[in-house]
Amino acid sequence: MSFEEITPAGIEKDLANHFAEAFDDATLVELSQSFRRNGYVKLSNFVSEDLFKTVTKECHRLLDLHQQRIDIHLKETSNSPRFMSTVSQKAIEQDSELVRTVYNSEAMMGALSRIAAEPVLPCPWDEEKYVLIRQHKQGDTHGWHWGDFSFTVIWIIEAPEAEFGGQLQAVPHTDWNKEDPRVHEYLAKHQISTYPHATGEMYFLRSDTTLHRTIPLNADRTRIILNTCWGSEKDQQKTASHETMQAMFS
Ligand SMILES: O=C(O)CCC(=O)C(=O)O
Ligand SMILES: [Fe+2]
Repeated sequence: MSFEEITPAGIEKDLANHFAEAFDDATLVELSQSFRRNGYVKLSNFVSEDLFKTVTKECHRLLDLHQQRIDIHLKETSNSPRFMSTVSQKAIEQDSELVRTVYNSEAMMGALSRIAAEPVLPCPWDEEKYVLIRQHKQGDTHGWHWGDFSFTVIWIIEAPEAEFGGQLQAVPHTDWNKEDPRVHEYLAKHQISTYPHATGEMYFLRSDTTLHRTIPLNADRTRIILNTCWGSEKDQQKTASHETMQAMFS
């Protein structure tokens, strides 16, 4: 399929056609079971190669213009580190019609709802809808944490070879108590799964109940992700606080 029109209508059509062609009922059921079992599922061929390439170019442009370095530890997640450069939702929202349009796609939320086996809805807090993260120095890592909202799709814009680190690690079916996060107790008690990703891949994470991190880079290598985040029906009602997001994306 060719991806010619970079307009909201063109993108929506591209996504709707792609999902209809690439995902039959049996495939969606399999993805759904895996997602619900592991809090994670890799989304192979989730969007067309053309769209992924267009998004990749846009992410590089946004990073060049807006990235800000952070090197912090956050007490809400047992002082785990965040060593990275970030681009905030506000900057992306103002500067990128493309990311906004992909995020608001009904077709995409529809496909994700089938996999989640419950409605995947726009994130009720604007500033968590989409953010960009670039790791590039030895030791850079997105330390152990949970998300404020239920559903996250990570677009792997660029990943180093596996030997340099950067893999996702996850412990599903865990709960975030911000006053008493007990990250190290969860890690000692439960099995940690490790998921490698290559440039161009995507994955779907149950972000509110899956404790997760990226393995620190062990050399100066580049790892860039676009985080797109949606809420559940339950998320629409809760009054969440957003300390970790506010510390990372200002
Ligand atoms: O870089 C990754 O694969 C995970 C990113 C992540 O956990 C986040 O953005 O909240
Ligand atoms: Fe996360």
